[in-house]
Amino acid sequence: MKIASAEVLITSPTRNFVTLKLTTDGGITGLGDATVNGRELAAASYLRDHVAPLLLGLDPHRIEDTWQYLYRGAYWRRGPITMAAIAAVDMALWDIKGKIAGLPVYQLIGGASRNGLLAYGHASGTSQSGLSESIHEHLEKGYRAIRVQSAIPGIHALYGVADQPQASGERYDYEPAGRGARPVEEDWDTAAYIRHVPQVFEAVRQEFGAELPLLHDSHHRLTPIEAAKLARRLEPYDLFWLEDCTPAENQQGLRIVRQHTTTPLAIGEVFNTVWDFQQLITEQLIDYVRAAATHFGGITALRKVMDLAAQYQIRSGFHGPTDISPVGFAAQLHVGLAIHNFGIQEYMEHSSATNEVFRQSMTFKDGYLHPGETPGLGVEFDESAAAQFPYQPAYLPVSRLHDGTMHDW
Ligand code: CS2
Ligand code: MG
Repeated sequence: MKIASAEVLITSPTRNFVTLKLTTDGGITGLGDATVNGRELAAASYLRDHVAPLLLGLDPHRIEDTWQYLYRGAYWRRGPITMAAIAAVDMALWDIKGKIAGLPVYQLIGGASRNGLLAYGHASGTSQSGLSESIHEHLEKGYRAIRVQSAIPGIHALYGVADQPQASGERYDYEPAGRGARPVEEDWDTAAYIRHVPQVFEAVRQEFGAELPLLHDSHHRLTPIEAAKLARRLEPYDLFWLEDCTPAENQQGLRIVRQHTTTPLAIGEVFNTVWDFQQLITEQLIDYVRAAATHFGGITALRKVMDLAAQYQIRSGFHGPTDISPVGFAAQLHVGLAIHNFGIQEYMEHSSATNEVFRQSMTFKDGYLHPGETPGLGVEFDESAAAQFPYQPAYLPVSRLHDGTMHDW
């Protein structure tokens, strides 16, 4: 058996997605996700110009060997573009293997370790009452764990806060890859943020009680000591996790946070390899691994980091916003179902236009996700639907302090 073709498909149903489609000489197809939000064409070119020609003629069954060939063979290792391209190939090969075996991918990597994957949804509000309404809507939809983001007095625009009610029909991203030639500029004030967030959680706990798992994302905006201060102030509200409290390039910084707080920490949605997690896992500086199959080298690599994490009682919390395509999302659902040290799965529902292009076997019921029983990953790509949504340049916002200094978004 041989890989006979490798095509890169770009489509933009409310946001851009880069999908790899491999076809064997026997006509079996496999899909992979290589979407790097805001830099989509770089990943597409890497795949089309540098990877696709190498794949033709290879045996699609040799997943590990192909992974190593693309990783070691590039010489220039790691980085989001390289690892997203490798991820797409890896997912597509697992998809093909599953279809040949007649089994969903989770069955090929150990079988189910649980019945479903606990998911958390994104609630937000520009006011406390708007936030409360959003939490109620999520609970009505079945969510059993909720991420809470809120507007902050003195800051105009904020990461993670919807500017329109989310339940009203179409749920579009509230951290949009805004269409246009340049990123939108937002403002930021760390002191105002740290003052306000504990009050938000105080009100949410009073209204919704002690049992509902609550999460919060600081989106890489704090210094270690600021993060320690916030995490400590949030202790009375018993968070499931505080996410990306610092930009984790400076990994020793997490030691400072850890010395001051018992609030569990989740990190790593922008990490690309197991090496980015090595210190954080072996020093037990985090509690949840936030990698996504798409930016981390696929199913093969995600299983390896989770095996390392398992030795330290660290669990998964894979990155699942809408910039992970339904293909990448399915890949991590299969991993999450199979591994023992699953923690929680982020779930930010895709738009109906996206669901038209990507037909999925995945289900969400009573707060739990399941990848379904379709052989392979369980996602079909509708090329004629995709053709209605051509690529459009899009960027995430950038963030500046009130004096104009660039800050982390
Ligand atoms: C976010 C992401 O889901 C999350 O936790 O941090 O949605 C992030 O903002 C986007 O992936 C950026 O592309
Ligand atoms: Mg995040």
